[in-house]
Amino acid sequence: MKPYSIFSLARNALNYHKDWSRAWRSPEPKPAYDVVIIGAGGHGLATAYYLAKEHKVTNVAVLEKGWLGGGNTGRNTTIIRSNYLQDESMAIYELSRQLYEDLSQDLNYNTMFSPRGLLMLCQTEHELRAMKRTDHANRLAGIDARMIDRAEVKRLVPIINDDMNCRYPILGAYYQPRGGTGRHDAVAWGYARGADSRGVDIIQNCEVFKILRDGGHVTGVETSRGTIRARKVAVVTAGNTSPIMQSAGVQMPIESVCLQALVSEPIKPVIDVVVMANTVHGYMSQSDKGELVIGGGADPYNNYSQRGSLPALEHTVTALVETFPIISRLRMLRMWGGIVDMTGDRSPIIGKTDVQGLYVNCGWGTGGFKAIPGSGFVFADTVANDRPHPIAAPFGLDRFAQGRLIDESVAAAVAH
Ligand code: FAD
Ligand code: PYC
Repeated sequence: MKPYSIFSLARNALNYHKDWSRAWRSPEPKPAYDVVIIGAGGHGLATAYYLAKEHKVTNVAVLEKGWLGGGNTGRNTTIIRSNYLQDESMAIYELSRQLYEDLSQDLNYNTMFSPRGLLMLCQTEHELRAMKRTDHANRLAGIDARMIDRAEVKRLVPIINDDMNCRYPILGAYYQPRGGTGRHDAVAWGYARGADSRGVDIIQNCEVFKILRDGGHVTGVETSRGTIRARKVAVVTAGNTSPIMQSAGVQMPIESVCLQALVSEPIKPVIDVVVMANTVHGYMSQSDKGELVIGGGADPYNNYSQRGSLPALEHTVTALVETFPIISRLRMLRMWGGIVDMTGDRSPIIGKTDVQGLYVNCGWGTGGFKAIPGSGFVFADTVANDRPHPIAAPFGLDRFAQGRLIDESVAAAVAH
């Protein structure tokens, strides 16, 4: 990998970036690869990176219909946490959070991981009890998180409304001190550069129309840039998973809906933790630019839209304004949406399919940014060795037929 020193930065600045080398190549697709990954979001790119780095599988193409990171990976609100309820989920989300801790060093790329602390507010007695249950489960799994009282919430979040005479008063919170945020684009770019430098071809503007099979085996893909053969095909396309898998004859238990978010005008630092208010369906943090990053629930109907809408903005801000009165004075700057891939149990699907050589990684729904490193790590292992990694094994597609659901409808939090 190329070293980037202060001298090369200065040289490039002084010559107006004339000889600035691209972070990744833009190769023509080859006729055949050992592995084709469909989708250059965080999960697809991380899979390519770990295939090359950990398993020395480098004859790999990542095919992306748009630009890399342009799907949900570049549209999310970057919350990172591992305070899930079920053992299987805690294992994968905590692996991921731990990988985030050293990701910038591993990739030699600043992913701006910011373990600033994350609070899940308790605003009803019911929520307080549910969070205590999660707290106990997390303690058993060795996850560093704890219940805090109202006074500590106020100390950590001075702008919060701590009046007990309001509709949803703050009763306490569940606090993960090393939860936080990262920079979504940088995570995609860092993995892309790392994979590319190890020989992976990342091919943008290349839409996959069809997965090709010969009987029970996968043989390649038909794309907007011609047919590409492959021994293995890994589908990592989030909200677009169902139609692509359908082309291989595999039915997916996924619903696609739009999840929206928005940012305010930039203001001076007012909040240095992430706060999720799950009862009212809202959450907020502050970006390095000073914008308040705000989100709420997913659209209540299936759709493939990637746009924001005024009713969602109004609904989300209205929900949060009692808890954060400051936002009533702010102008909202922009909003957007992403197509999230929801499973019935709100847990992901990672693993093999009944078609030999066809693998799938999807169903991260409203919560997959935090999972990118862990998911890429275990999925690469699954694809390389043609058997589920032990941490991925519970998340197989077969769990829906077997009724082995991993219910995370509460810990998946605000957004559905
Ligand atoms: P994507 O990043 O969507 O990548 C899939 C890629 O596949 C896309 O680039 C797409 O163009 C490509 N593709 C699709 N079809 C084809 C095709 N036929 N051929 C080629 N390429 C194709 N998660 C968190 O953990 N924390 C959060 O705070 C958070 N907030 C969110 C807020 C919003 C508004 C949204 C929308 C999501 C949020 N999420 C959050 C969820 C998170 O963004 C996703 O779970 C995660 O980014 C999914 O990554 P991915 O790589 O699976 O999908
Ligand atoms: O998964 O923590 C999460 C999340 C927060 C907002 C959207 N998703």
